[in-house]
Amino acid sequence: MEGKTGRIVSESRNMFYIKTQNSLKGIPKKGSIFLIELNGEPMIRCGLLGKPNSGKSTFFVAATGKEVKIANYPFTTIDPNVGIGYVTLRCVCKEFGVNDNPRNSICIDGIRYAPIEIWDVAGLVPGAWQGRGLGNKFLDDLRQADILIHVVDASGRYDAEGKDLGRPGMWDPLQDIAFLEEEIHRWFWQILKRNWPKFARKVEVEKKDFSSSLADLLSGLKINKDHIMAAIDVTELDPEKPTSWSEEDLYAFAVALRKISKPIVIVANKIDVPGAEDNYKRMLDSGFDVIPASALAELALIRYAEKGIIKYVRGSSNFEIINNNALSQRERILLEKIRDLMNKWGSTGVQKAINHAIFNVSKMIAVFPVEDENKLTDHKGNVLPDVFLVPEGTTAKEFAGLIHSDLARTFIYALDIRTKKKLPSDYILKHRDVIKIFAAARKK
Ligand SMILES: Nc1nc2c(ncn2[C@@H]2O[C@H](COP(=O)(O)OP(=O)(O)OP(=O)(O)O)[C@@H](O)[C@H]2O)c(=O)[nH]1
Ligand SMILES: [Mg+2]
Repeated sequence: MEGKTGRIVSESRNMFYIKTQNSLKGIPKKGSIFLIELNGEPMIRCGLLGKPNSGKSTFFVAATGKEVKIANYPFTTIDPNVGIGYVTLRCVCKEFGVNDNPRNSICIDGIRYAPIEIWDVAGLVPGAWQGRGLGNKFLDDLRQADILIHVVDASGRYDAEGKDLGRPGMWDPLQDIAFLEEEIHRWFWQILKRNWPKFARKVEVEKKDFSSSLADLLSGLKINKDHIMAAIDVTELDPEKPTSWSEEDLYAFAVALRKISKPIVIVANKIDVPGAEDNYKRMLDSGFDVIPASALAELALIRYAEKGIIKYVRGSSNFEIINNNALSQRERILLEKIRDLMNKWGSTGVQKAINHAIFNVSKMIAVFPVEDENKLTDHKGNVLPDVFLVPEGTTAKEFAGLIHSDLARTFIYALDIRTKKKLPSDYILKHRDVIKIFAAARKK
């Protein structure tokens, strides 16, 4: 692509690419067990955002196990941290009565852990879209996110800039939710505004397809044609006359596009702090879809489990102390407080938030492909080797294409391993389907 438009897209792509490579240092490489790569596409990317000191890095470490700096002062994180977290689902191994040996995921006690990429970025302050605080840096770091988790400090102890106000209840976290949405919307709007005059003229003069052209322009933001068409539907703007759109129209379009392409899940973090529960309830009363969580409690459990002091399975509602002697009285009290919290809320909320983001909000489903329909293996003999996360509505043939582009071309039918029924190319996959793809021999 030529000119300013092309430069912006490709620059952001390059920058992102380089960062990903750096940040992924230390994580197993492509092809190893952790990275799901469907036809070269990176795995789902989930961005954590929120004001400074809200607990993003704590959530990140709890979810990924990767050690990064956590501290009680604003802008502890500047460069993004990238790690691998997991969504969890009931594995099909028990149902089929097999001992699996997963390749691209993990199975513990019948729970399958499918990897996703998690990004922890710098704190966001009001006016960031105009360059305040660390400016657009963290927004740029979130360009390739598929979904955003807004980590809110529900304790209300820190102001909009992350400054410690000394005690909980001094700040209204509902303000944080409103400001963050506005920041993101203005960021989108600014990108559109910057490119609009030239883009709109070009679409009209050259009679280009609006959605495809805009998808080209915004591909660096991981926005595709479907997102754009849906945003047009919602706003009822005329895609054939983009030069006639007013600034307000463009803002409405930016808002719709953001909601569709990068949905935000709200986490009421620090729910362990007295007073946070009231704020959480106020968020619910205001109509927000919120998951209460204590990233700190999850992190504590993970650390004790790593040391072999407790047995804890991520996302579960309880834990078991297996080495009581290793604990001081203070630690025992702390752990019992965490247990009370889990009893009350069902879990620490961290895993629940991730699962909610991927399955309920992003509407992904998990599908298990196998090559041998009897042994449920791949050609190397790994039982139930992979689980792939794909968008709801994916057909059997599209799924084949995600595994390998050749497979979509040579697709004959898929076999439902549960029912042994043949599935046609347009069969819409269901969550936890186990399938084998039958394809014609490849022509030379
Ligand atoms: N009580 C409580 N404290 C928490 C929780 N999560 C994080 N914190 C504390 O909040 C402070 C900030 O945590 P960080 O994870 O560094 O926050 P951040 O959002 O990454 O901050 P920046 O990188 O500066 O934007 C630390 O003192 C954490 O221990 C929680 O669930 N409960
Ligand atoms: Mg941080």
